[in-house]
Amino acid sequence: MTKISALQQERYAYLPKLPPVLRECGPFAAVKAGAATESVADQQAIKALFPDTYGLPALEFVSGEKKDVPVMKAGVILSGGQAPGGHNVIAGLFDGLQALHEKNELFGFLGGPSGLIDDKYLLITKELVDQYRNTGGFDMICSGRTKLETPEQFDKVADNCRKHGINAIIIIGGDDSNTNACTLAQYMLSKKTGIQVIGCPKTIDGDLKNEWIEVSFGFDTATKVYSELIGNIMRDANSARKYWHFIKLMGRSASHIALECALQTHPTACIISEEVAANKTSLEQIVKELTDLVVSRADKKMNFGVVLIPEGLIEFIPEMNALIAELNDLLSHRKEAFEALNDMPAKIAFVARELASASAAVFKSLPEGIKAQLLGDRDPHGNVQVSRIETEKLLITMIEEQLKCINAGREKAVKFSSQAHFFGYEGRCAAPSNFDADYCYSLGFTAATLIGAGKTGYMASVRKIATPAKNWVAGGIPLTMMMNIEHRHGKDVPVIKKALVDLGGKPFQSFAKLRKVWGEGIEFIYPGPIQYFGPATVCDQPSCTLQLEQQ
Ligand code: FBP
Repeated sequence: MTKISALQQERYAYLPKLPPVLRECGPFAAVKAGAATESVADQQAIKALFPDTYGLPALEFVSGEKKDVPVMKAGVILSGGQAPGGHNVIAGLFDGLQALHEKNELFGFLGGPSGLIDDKYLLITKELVDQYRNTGGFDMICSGRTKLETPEQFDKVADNCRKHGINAIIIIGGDDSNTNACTLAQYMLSKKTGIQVIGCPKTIDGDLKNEWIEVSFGFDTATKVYSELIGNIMRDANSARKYWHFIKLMGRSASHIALECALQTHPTACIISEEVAANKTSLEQIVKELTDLVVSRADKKMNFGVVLIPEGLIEFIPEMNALIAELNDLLSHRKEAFEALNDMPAKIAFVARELASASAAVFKSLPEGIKAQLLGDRDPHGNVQVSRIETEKLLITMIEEQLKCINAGREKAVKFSSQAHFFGYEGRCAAPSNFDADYCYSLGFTAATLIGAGKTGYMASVRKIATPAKNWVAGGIPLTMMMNIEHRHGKDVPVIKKALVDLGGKPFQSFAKLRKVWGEGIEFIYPGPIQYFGPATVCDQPSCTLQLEQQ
């Protein structure tokens, strides 16, 4: 880095807040163990798969005295999609390890899990950490999506750790990466390697959460960035009064991001995938409801609006879900015949012929562009890449079709001019909000404290985070506690349960109470950009979701 921005320069000086016990005792906080734990479901099966880590107690840090501890070496990886605050997790981890013993070393494995397997690393020094404090991105050691799950990979990891004398691995990742951390911890114990494994909860999607993990890091900053952009678009819509903006928001599966942005900005409409699935709402119904909204606002001379759409929507619409499942099957069983066709129209015709009649009808009803997206590149498991489907454009096209029929029978045609947007990458590497800067640093410091206490098979946990940091409580939650068995890619596998939007929970309920009013009028809120300097009421506010959940 030769040149840095004025903001980055100022942010270097920001000192993240820590939970009081870590501020006072550093990584020498003592560990208070609770009662033995159970997994969230499938207890017998999980216990059989994780005999050495199942049932560990939840841990809370309490006051402790500084003591002599042996010199340690630890290795860290960033795994999966970027999320604001990753560098601060590493900074907290580094500072915590240094406070335990100044000769401790931290290896940063490069490019995610593959770095750990292939032994690609750099030694993390104070000079390096200082360049990245309170910055966004994962570029200090980069990330990757290689799955760390086979015994052969685990053997390589153990060999690399032995070679360097590393006795702890910290995996900063989402539900899948922490599922792998759980399996790796069990492997390391069963092979008596003495290598500890600790996880940290990361993902902007916000779907790695439970009683102990109140939010995954990055959600706060990413949703604040998207809400700023949505607010700007709302103000433009309200100024020009001629466009409907359809905004797709990242979040591979759960709709937490869309819901949070809706709570922050009060859009004209926001679709929540989990509600669509619960009510078995069809694509046609969704389009009809949105078209009705366009018509009713047009009747009030409001030919504008802002609609939020969660990225994962398509898979939650029952008939689309069935279509995608059939497509995955068809394209894997008839792979050769499909790939032998050299143009898209021929591929589309082939699929329309081969699908069962219900799915064929759904497929045929879709615009050509969407059909092509459904048949585009598969993911590494051979599945349709649903996140690449332009749902925002699909809805616009279908509303336009409906309006053609409606306008044919009206004296004054409904005007509908639209703009499509997708916000995702815009927020994933933003400079962390004060909340994420503090939370991430605390998670990293917590991980160092767990390592110092000789723990393995835990995820760093910092709680009470909807309140000021002076109330935060830190400790660890056994990874096995979050596991259940799910059927994935034809097999029953142990995985960390993904947290979807709870339709009975306060965030969704608050939204559901207000959305009608938002749809009828102009209730937009313009949150503006994240503030790093100024009163805590502006700078340190946690997300609306977190505040409502912990009310
Ligand atoms: P993680 O679950 O790994 O944190 O990634 C989440 C996410 O940001 C999703 O919101 C999005 O669908 C996906 O990553 C995009 O992945 P990619 O970076 O590979 O395009």
